[in-house]
Amino acid sequence: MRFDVVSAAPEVFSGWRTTSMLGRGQSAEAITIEVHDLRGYGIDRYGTIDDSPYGGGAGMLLKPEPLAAAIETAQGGDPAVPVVLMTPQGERFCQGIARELADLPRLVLVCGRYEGIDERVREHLVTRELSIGDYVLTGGELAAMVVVEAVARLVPGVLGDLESVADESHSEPLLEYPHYTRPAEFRGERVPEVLLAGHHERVRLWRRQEQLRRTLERRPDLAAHWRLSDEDRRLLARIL
Ligand code: 6GU
Repeated sequence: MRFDVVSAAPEVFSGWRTTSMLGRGQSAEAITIEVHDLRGYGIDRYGTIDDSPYGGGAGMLLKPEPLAAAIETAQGGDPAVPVVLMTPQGERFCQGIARELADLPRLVLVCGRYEGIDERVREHLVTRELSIGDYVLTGGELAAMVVVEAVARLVPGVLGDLESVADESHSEPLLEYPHYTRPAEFRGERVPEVLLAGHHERVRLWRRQEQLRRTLERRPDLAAHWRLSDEDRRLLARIL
């Protein structure tokens, strides 16, 4: 899968793009991440990319001509390549959207900046608008990194064999169970005995029970999306 990011601050992506999972994913040719510098598409002799809003008001908007040119270049001349605008006005990003996006061969991510972008670019070129949560960031760069990471790790060949995508938080609406490694006692706390005994079925049941317990304690909103098996119901009855 290929990601093309359009940003007025491309330097913030440099270390991130080549580090750990993303670096390995690119070496394995499972993903490609290109960052396009919006400033390279500036107009007039000053390379202007922003301007004040018609009708007045505070802040600056990204001008339509440079942004449209950068997006079209990022699409590689194919108008069918989806364009996601990162903006606090967008739909809230979640694991389900990450799974949808991971099925695409290409994706353009546009980092909003300043007070926003000219509405006509949104209408003509933007396919989807995403936010990463209910708080305000100055630019969409961090949000674009969040989306690329969440999507890239679902692309086959990006994660190693030992890192599994299947049984982790938010693939089911359940949080993860607690994890322990050596030593068996740390600051007076022992690892739960069930994990030391080596009985695989008991370990599986204990982990499932702790997932249910944690989710009820920390994210009761997720329980509305549960589809419980008979076994889950028995484990829940024990917790409650
Ligand atoms: Cl996508 N952009 C900005 N600027 N702020 C945000 C956001 C995006 N998601 C949450 N806050």
